[in-house]
Amino acid sequence: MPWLGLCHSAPMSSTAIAERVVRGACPHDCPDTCAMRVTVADDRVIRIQGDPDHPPTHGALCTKVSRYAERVEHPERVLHPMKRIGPKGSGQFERVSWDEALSDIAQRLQAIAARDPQAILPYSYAGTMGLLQGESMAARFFHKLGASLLDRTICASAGAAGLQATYGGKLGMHLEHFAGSRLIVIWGSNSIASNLHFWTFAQQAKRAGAKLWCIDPRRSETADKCHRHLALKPGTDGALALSLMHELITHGWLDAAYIDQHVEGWPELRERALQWPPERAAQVCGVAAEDIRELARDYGSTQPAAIRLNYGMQRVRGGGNAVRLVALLPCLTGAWRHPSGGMLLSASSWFLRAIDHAALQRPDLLAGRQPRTLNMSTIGDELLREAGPGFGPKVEAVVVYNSNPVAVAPESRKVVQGFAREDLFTVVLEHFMTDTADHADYVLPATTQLEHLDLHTSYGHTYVLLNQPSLTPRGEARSNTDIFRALAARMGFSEPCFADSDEAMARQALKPGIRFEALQQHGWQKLPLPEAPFAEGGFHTPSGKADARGADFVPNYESADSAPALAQTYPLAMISPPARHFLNSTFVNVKSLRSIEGEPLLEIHPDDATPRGITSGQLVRVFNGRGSYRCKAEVSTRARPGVVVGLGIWWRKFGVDGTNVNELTGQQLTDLGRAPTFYDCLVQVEAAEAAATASAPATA
Ligand SMILES: Nc1nc2c(c(=O)[nH]1)N[C@H]1C(S)=C(S)[C@@H](COP(=O)(O)OP(=O)(O)OC[C@H]3O[C@@H](n4cnc5c(=O)[nH]c(N)nc54)[C@H](O)[C@@H]3O)O[C@H]1N2
Ligand SMILES: Nc1nc2c(c(=O)[nH]1)N[C@H]1C(S)=C(S)[C@@H](COP(=O)(O)OP(=O)(O)OC[C@H]3O[C@@H](n4cnc5c(=O)[nH]c(N)nc54)[C@H](O)[C@@H]3O)O[C@H]1N2
Ligand SMILES: [Mo]
Repeated sequence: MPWLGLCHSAPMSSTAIAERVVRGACPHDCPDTCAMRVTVADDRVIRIQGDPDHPPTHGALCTKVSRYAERVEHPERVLHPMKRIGPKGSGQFERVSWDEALSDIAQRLQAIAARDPQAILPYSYAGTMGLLQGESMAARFFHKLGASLLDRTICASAGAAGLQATYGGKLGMHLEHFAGSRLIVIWGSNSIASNLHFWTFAQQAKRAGAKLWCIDPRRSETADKCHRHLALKPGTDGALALSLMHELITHGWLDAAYIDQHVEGWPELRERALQWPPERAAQVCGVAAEDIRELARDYGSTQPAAIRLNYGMQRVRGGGNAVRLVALLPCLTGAWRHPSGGMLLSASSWFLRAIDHAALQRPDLLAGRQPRTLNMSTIGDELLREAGPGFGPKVEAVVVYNSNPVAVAPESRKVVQGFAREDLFTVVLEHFMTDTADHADYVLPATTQLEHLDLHTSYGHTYVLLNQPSLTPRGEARSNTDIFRALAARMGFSEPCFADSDEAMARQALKPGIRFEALQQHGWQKLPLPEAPFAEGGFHTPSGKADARGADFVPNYESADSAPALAQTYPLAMISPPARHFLNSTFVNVKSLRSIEGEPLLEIHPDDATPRGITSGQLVRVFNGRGSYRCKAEVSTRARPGVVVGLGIWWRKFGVDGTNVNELTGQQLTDLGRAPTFYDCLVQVEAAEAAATASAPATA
């Protein structure tokens, strides 16, 4: 039986209600962007499965999304517009009509815009990666309004800037070709948790005899399954990459012809790399020089060799440069000559040939105005800043959609203080009463992926996907596009683009070569791309060469080298990478997934736990100059000595003290890309019972 996009009837018994299978796409912020098949009957989900025909999805979904119905039909979903009745942050709301909510919001925004529209800030990220429910009607709305622009840096912009500088874009290998690699270096990525569909291909390679290395301070689930694990200190990847280059040079493991034709700035990089013998890098990275030599030997003498880099390693001050240095490795060995060689951090820029973002977002509606840009990663500071030259007006209104900044942004104390401002008007479009929604003046119920149309690209593979709705919207939920369409009407925005339907916008977004009808029928379409995209060079930089100029190791803000005094007081480096059964702070409220993750924990190595008198299951206080957070300890060799791990991102309200790890993270930005430095964070840990007598942390 053919699988049609919509409304395909399965054979049924006389008593069964007609089932139909709807083609969808997973909306979550994950490199995998799976193609889904949603079986529904009588407006209920029967099952959600991965599309067996979509090569990256391979018929499998992760635990989270195969249980998607639990999220969609969750008893705590916000199903009606809600208006605040208690103090800010108290979570006390009353139900109001859409009409009342929209009129009041439009009036409040209009009044602020009449003074200065830049006092209004949209705040959004990738709660859904959909192009429609992400930045389409919302972007049109804020462009027309002339609101502040948002620098969307919270996740990937250091790495993106590193790739841009080196390759001229977020460009990488085809996911499927990892299956043919003979050596795979999984670098700063817990693939089994956060990039499961890549892992399928890595396993194929492993079964065919490939050697797998994992470079990660934490002995992750993925590290367990690789042949070798290099547990370096957070933020030292640049030094490791330079040292690998040192070995490539001194052993003659270079593809001189490739370097000659396709790399710019090699002589200077070569000089820098020669200053990094393995012994020096071993010192900085906290690993054995012999292990660096072995990795270099493997990388220098195996073809095709592939690197799966992920964003985990760029959440430190030197993250942008570290990505640059890693991205140069396959240019030095000529790994790019092979389809199964090279590197993948992100594939996003390949989609520029398929998607017209300006058609969706309509920056022309700015009509020559140039509003200021505020960085989402410093939202704590931005909300607390007074009006002034160099900044402009104080932020008076925030409209949040597809994001949960109170839980995910660094230095929570300030973020909470900002969102708790009684004079800040906050609107949150959400599925649930998140930590951010608790601080809203209005919470507007948004539809989930099963209830709206969307168009998807991916940062981990090279297929365009269409998500078709399989359920009617629950309660009074409306899609983000519909909410902004309605607000635009209330504000009197009369341009025809504010009346565009979701389907009309999807069609406007597609460049020639990708057909909406084909996506409707088939669910997805592969981008036409060469199999080995840089076999003959052709990087997207102005020179067409991979650009090595200036790439260098940049140490952390918070390390014994850069901040010795700080490191005396707060000697442990804390990282807070993703938990397998959550997606950032999404799914934390889904009981079955939360019960797998248990509760917020801090992994600490026995060498660090024992002298502190800390045992597993004990409550500990984790603190630094920015704040303090309590959770249970898990004494574990998953953490290396000197590094503690708080898997994230828990909702604050599930924490012992109503806080989470971001109490401790800071607002300093990366070397490139203005991104946060979540994993560049020194802390001290003590048994919580002793906390009352210990001295309070100094305030920043
Ligand atoms: N299940 C699940 N999947 C997810 C997410 C999730 O929350 N849960 N998050 C999604 C998002 S938003 C993103 S951006 C992607 C990618 O998300 P990433 O943040 O790249 O997550 P991981 O792939 O888990 O990679 C993090 C790994 O990097 C390690 N790491 C930390 N610091 C360093 C360092 O300095 N150097 C090195 N080499 N490694 C370091 C961590 O220990 C961890 O194992 O994953 C997405 N997929
Ligand atoms: N300490 C620490 N902090 C981190 C990280 C870390 O590793 N450590 N990782 C960082 C990274 S990589 C990222 S990407 C950010 C992620 O931060 P966010 O982008 O804020 O991601 P989520 O926490 O998943 O929150 C997304 C919210 O969007 C909502 N949502 C989903 N779909 C829709 C929709 O269609 N409409 C509306 N209106 N809402 C929707 C969900 O219900 C959810 O509450 O966090 C960052 N913060
Ligand atoms: Mo992310």
